[in-house]
Formats: sequence, C-alpha cells, structure tokens
Amino acid sequence: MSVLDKFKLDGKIAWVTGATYGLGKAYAMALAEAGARIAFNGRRKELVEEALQDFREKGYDAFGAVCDVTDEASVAAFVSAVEAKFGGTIDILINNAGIIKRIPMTEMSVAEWNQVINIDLTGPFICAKAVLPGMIAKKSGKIINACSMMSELGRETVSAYAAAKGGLKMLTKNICSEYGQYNIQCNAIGPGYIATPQTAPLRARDEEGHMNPFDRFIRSKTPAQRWGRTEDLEGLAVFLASPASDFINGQVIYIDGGILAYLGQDPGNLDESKFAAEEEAEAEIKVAD
Ligand code: NAP
Ligand code: GCO
Repeated sequence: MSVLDKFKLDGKIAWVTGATYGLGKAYAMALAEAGARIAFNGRRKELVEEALQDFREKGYDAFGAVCDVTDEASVAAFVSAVEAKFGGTIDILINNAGIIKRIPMTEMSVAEWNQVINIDLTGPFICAKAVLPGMIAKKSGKIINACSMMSELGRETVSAYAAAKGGLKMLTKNICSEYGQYNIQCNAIGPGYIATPQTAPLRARDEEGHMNPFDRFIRSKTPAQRWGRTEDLEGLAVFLASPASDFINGQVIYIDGGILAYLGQDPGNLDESKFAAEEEAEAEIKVAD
C-alpha cells in the first residue's frame, strides 16, 4: 500500500457524535472527503436536518438522526439504524459531542456538574460501548475522543469540564489497554482554543467594541497568536481514523498552536496592585536581614 493510500477511508462507516455544527461537523466533512460514509447525531432535529442537507449537497453518503449521547437506549437504536442504513458495523467513532458550563465551583449545582460529566465523559463511554462489540468481531476499529487543554490544565470556572476531559484522557488509555489486542486503536484529539460556537462567548467584544480580555489572553498564550480554526483539526481526525495510525494507541495529540509548550502571559492582565504589596513585604524582609 502506498503511503498516501494509508490515509484513505474508502468504504469505512464513520460515526461522529455532535456533528450538527462546530468541530464535529468539520471532522465529519473531512472523513467524508477521505472516502468514509458518515453517520452523525445531535439533540436538535432542525439542526440534524440542516447538516444532513449540507452533507448531501456535497455528494456525501450520510445518515443523521436525533440522539442524545447520554441516553443508552437511544444510542443503541441509533447504532442499529446506522448498521441497517450502511449494511455493516461502525469502523470509526469520533466521540465529539460535548458541552461546557463556566460557573465557579462554589456556585455550581450538582445537577449542573452531573450534566457536564454525563455528556462529556459518560457519553463517550456509552457510545464506545455501543460500537466496541462490532469492532471486536471485525478485529479492527478506531475510536477518537475529544479531549481538551483541560485534560491537562485547570482554570477558573470549568471544574466539571476539566474533570470530564481529564477522565476522558484516561478512558482513552483504558480502551487502548483493554481492546488493543483486537486491533482497535483509541486515541484523542486535544484541541487548543478553537473558534466555534462553544468558545464564542470568550471572544465576544463588549458593547463598546473592546476586545474580550480572554481573547487577548488566549492570543498571548498561543505562539501563533490566533485562535484555532476547525480546518486546523481535520488532518489529524483523518489520520487517527485511517490505517496510517494503526500503531498509535492510547495517545492524546494536542493541536493547540503551541499553548502547552509555552510559558506565556499577558502582562496587561496582571493585577499590579498585588505586586506592590509583595514588594513592600520584600522590603521588610530586607530590613530584617
Ligand atoms: P459546539 O460548537 O458547542 O458543538 C457541540 C456539538 O455537540 C453540537 O453539534 C451539539 O448539538 C452537540 N451536542 C451537545 N450535547 C450533545 C448531546 N448530549 N448529545 C448529542 N449531541 C450533543 O462544540 P465544539 O467547540 O465544536 O466542540 C466539540 C468538542 O470538542 C467538545 O467535546 C468540546 O468540549 C471539545 N473541544 C472544543 C474546543 C474548542 O476550543 N472549541 C477545544 C477543546 C475541546 P446540540 O446542542 O444541538 O445537541
Ligand atoms: C474554556 C474553553 C475551553 C476550550 C477548550 C480548550 O472556557 O476554557 O471553552 O475549555 O473549549 O476545551 O482546549
């Protein structure tokens, strides 16, 4: 097989969860372009229908349905429908569906915590569990999870999201450990800060048109000084779904424009009043010496 042929997905059945917009839709489009038949879901009927139309307009063989990844019975019905439509079991699963709630931990209700954990961590477990038997029988399969900077780092207000994405990193390693013997590879994509509806509030300008301080912060943390674009992630999705990555297993591959490599900081975001107090304390120490 030529090296370029190893990236082809011709005839494969790929399921991308939460692909009505955002990263999921970009992954699904990329997999379709590489030759896969696409199944996808979302929670809103009108958005599923719109996305289905977009796939079909490009001539892609696609199946979309309403299905919440936290509902095991609905996921089982979805998988059966995909198998009936395409006449085979699922070869590739991208566990993309996810939400975030930006709430200080001390103000977060258990219901809000549970909703994030259920969608971002339990959802991938439910979906992977639904496709693994078919992959084991076929002795071949690719599962790709949507990790995050928050699989490695914490930040204010995202405790449930960070706990879920950290857990998803370990679920990735565990699926690799448990099912690698069946030629199943489970890896994760760890996007940095990518411009999608999920991150739109972090870039929104204020009423006077001033740049969002978080936008400035992310640019200062990213050597490329820009947000990621959905197209920045398509190549890795195809690679991890394809035979070209057959001996890569249990890895999280970060696409973050260098954030995790860089000790960046925007001096403009620092609260200088704190330093004045520190300097005073330091002066006192010097006097004591
Ligand atoms: P997004 O713009 O909010 O899109 C999320 C997609 O998931 C939508 O299609 C949404 O449709 C669907 N979805 C949400 N909950 C669902 C559920 N319970 N069942 C089925 N579908 C569901 O998010 P995104 O920015 O594209 O992010 C995609 C994934 O990458 C997420 O897991 C996210 O955490 C992760 N990620 C994103 C970034 C980033 O910077 N954007 C960075 C790192 C990781 P409905 O709401 O209509 O169901
Ligand atoms: C946030 C963001 C992030 C990103 C992404 C980073 O509020 O900090 O939404 O969590 O979406 O997951 O990799």
